[in-house]
This record gives sequence, C-alpha cells and structure tokens, in this order.
Amino acid sequence: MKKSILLLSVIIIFTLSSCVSGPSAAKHLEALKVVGSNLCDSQGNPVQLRGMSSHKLQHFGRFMNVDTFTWLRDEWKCNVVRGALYTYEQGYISNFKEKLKKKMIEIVEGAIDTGIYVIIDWHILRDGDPNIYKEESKEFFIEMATMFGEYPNVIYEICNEPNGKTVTWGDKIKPYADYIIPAIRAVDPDNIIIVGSGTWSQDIHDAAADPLEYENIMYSCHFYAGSHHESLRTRINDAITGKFGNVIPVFVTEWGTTDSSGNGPVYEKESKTWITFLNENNISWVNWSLCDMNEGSAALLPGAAYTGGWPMDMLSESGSLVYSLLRN
Ligand code: IDC
Repeated sequence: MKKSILLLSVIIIFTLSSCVSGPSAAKHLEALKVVGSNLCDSQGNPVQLRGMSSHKLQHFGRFMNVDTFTWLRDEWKCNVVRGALYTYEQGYISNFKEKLKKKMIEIVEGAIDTGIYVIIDWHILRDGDPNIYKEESKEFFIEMATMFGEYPNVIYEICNEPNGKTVTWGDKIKPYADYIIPAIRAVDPDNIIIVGSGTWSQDIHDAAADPLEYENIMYSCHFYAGSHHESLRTRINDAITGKFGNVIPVFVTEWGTTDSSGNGPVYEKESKTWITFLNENNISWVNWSLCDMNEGSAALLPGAAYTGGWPMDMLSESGSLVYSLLRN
C-alpha cells in the first residue's frame, strides 16, 4: 500500500514538473486555415506569422535547435521558423539526403516543443525547375506529412524559388504543385501548403490568374529590400485584392534587408517600408537568414553561439534591424 502511494506521488510530481518546465511550457498552437486572402486561426481570426529562416541547412543547420527557437520565441517574438532544405549545392539531392532529413526532423520536433510554427522549405534555387526532382520531393513530403501532419505547427513550402525562362506558372510550376499537393493531402488533409511562382517567386500575378484548386494553399512572394520596391508591393496588393481575377493569400516566406545577392549594405528605409506594408495587410513574413556568415543578410555576427542568448553586440546590422521589426 505504502509503496503504491509512493509510486503514485512520484508519477504525479513527475507529470506536473514536466508540464511546467523548459520548452514544453509551449503554448497550445492554433490550427491555421486560409480565409480569402488571410491566414487565420481556427475561429477565422487573422493571424500573422513572423520569424526567421535558416541559411542553407548543410552549412548553418546548427543554429536551428530548440534552444535558439526558445530564444527566438521569447526574446525576438518570433512565432515561426523556416528550415531551408537546399536540394543542390551539396544539399539533399547532391550528397546529404539522410543527414539533412534528420536535421529537418530535429527542426520540426524543436518547433513543436517550443510551440511555434515551422516551414519545411524544399529549397530549389540553381535547379530552377521544380519538376527535375519532383519524385524526390514527393517522397520527402509524404514522409514529413506522415510524421508530422497531425501537428498544427507544420507548414509545407514545396518549391522555394522556381526560376528560368521556361519555368512559368502554367507550364511547369502549377503542374508540379498538382503533382505534390494531392500526395501531401492524402496524408495531411489540412495544414497550410505554400507554393512558389516564376522569377524567384515573384510572379504571383500568374498564380492569381490561374490558382490551384485546394483548400489552405498560400502563394509565396520573395523580396530583397535593395532590389525590389514599390512595383512588387503593388503586385502583392493586386493579388490579395483580386485584380488578377482571383483573391489569393500571399506569404512572404523569405525576404532580406540587402539586395538579392544576400550580401552588401542593409537598406533600412526600404526594409521598413516593406514591413509596414506587410503588417498593415496582415501578410506573414520570414527573414533571411539566421546564421553568422560574413554576408550582409546574415542576422548574427561571426562566432555567435548556436544556442541563442545573443547579446545585441552579436547581432549584425541586418539582425538588429530585423530584431526591432519583430519586436514592434
Ligand atoms: C543565398 C545565400 C548565399 C549563398 C547563395 C547560394 O545568402 O550565402 O551563396 O544563396 O546558395 C534567394 C534564395 C536564397 C539566397 C538569397 C540571397 O532563396 O537561397 O541565399 N536569395 O541571394 N532568393 C533571392 C535571394
């Protein structure tokens, strides 16, 4: 009798303490859905996600872990992170399939434990046509959806930046999406799926003229403050208000404070103009990138800790700007 009371109290104490400590103090996350041009919670209230993207996971994956996520959530006020799974450049296709898949699993589990959303980004770039590796992509997303589809945290981004003269929405990207999305939906019926468009995910007008016919789809639009300006903002505005024939929801899954090389000076004024525009329109955004590389768009200075806790003097010019934009 005494023994079983002791055992019971040990179990109760253990359960209580595991409920209140560490990253598992995570809040309950809302399942997301798309209503018109808006990302919404399950009640239909608009939700804006803001956060940080990794740089290429094969080089900078060490910054993506539950400690940095907890820091980003509490200090930077991020509610989303993005893991950039490069296909090329010694990425998933070229060399490191199992290693990078393992990293992505760790990232998703870390985001679940922290209670933030996570974008699983199939980061095509030099391989401009997503169809080149559509079999690998399908297999990968089925695996992710099978493991994590029941968690509201997960968002699938099925092609980072299609590019190339012949890689248009109608000819290449929509058919690719129509190949991948049903495969994900067979396993995960409802989490958000984000689709890129031509010209490095800027041709959202093409997607808006001929959108996909599934629930909970969003369209990414990418910008770099030194390269993309008012005309792209006008295009986004036209897309979310139906000027191209249909209202579509836009998600800025990647933007940078520099020009589109990712390097060089920080364009502070233009970055602020962009973020004001996105915030006013409830458009979610994710900044490139959380790493300590010596390039303008990197948020951290070389040598920054892999575990968060960064003092202000470890943030780059870009990192300080994004930190203040996130906290506002
Ligand atoms: C850049 C990195 C840079 C790297 C290059 C190629 O910042 O260090 O050498 O990729 O791997 C994008 C891409 C993103 C780019 C970024 C900046 O999605 O991968 O990262 N950018 O060039 N689209 C527009 C800009």
